[in-house]
Amino acid sequence: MIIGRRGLIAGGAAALLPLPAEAGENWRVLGEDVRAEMRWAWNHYRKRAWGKDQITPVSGGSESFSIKGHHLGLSLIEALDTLWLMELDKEFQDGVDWIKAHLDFDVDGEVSVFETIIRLVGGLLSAWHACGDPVLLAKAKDLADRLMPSFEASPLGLPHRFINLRTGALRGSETNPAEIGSCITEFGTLSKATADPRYFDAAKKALVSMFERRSKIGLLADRIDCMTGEWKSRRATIGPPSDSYYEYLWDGWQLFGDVECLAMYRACTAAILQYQEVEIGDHFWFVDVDFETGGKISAEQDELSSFYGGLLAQGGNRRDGEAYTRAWDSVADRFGILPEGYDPETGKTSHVTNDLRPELADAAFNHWLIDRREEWRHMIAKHYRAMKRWNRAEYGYAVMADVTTKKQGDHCPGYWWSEQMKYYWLAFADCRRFDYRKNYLSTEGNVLLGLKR
Ligand code: IFL
Repeated sequence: MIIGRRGLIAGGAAALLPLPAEAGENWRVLGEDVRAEMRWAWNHYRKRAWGKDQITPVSGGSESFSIKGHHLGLSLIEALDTLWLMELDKEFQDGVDWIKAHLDFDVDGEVSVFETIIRLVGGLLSAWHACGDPVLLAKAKDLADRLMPSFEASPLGLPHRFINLRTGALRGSETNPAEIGSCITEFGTLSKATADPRYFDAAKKALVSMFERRSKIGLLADRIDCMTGEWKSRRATIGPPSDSYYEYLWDGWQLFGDVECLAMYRACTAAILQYQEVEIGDHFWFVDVDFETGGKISAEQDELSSFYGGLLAQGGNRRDGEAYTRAWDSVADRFGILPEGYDPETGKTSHVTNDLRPELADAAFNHWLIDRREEWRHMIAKHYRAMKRWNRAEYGYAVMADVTTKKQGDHCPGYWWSEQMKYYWLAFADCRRFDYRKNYLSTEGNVLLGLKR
């Protein structure tokens, strides 16, 4: 969650550029519009926040992400494969050159293991996949090596949440499924590239170890001690902080053909569909339940959960997945843009911010990759237009402090560069550099398979 944003009503700064008509959509023109927005935002980042973690899009300054006051070029690294897919080659090369000249992970500072893997290790690997520059792979390996002690310290193979990049000091033994289990694709890619199985093995062990702690009815709770394996909560959720655990079970199968990952994915999905899927009003939702009894705890929905419809469809449960994605699309229709939290029992927001999130576009993109139905592209186009209308600020795209007043906040998360801009582009532009039949995009949108050089 984003804290300490400065508010500003969307208005003058959010100049609305002419957009193509929605009926009889010209997808290529819309794709070009996305590319122009990416270049515009990149130019502001280049000029005002070069090498910094994040630009502050309302004030035109910058802010660090993990380590207070220390920057690791987060947005730049997250943007690279998106730039490459858009054929913004000069911008891509400028970013790679910055990494080669300035990026150094030997820092006496603490980072989140999970965020660092999905954003930085993943970003460096996808950029390496795009251009083959060995320095990018070497940087990814150096960073992963600094994170490995978090996996090795636990007798159960469950990583701590935080680690100091230089000293290896660990913190945060109370952790959760997503932070434990969202690394097999980045670490597996690294293992393949370096012929060193340690990374894949550590990631797989964490996934399995988590799975083995499921309840008798097959559900995982959402907080656990990584040293003892003791559960610290009773809540099973498909949202944070469990969400991408389920995604990476499927992904371990999709990217590496790991049959154990597939079996774990199937077992978890069956339990979730049995105990968590409910019909409320006109739509199907996934509610939070007690992980041992299946009793309902809360129907409140976190926007981050909206990725799940796309995952279900990828795993073969298309009907449930499509229904869930349409449920979220109806929320977008209701508020003009998605709030962070929604309660389908009352029809009201339960959290009024909008953190410039990609999940609904991600889900619709996955549906579209499966069946190529125009419904999904229209949904993605709606997501794009809402973002352009409400989140565009003076120097880039901004989160929203309140979706009901459309007040902006001075923050642009790094994932914006890696996720929705890529999903929009790939859905609209018929990208020459992407293999639409055989590909893999990580939870952070990093393309680890399917770039056509
Ligand atoms: O970092 C992003 C990623 O998709 C994830 N969780 C949240 C972010 C985007 O909302 O796994």
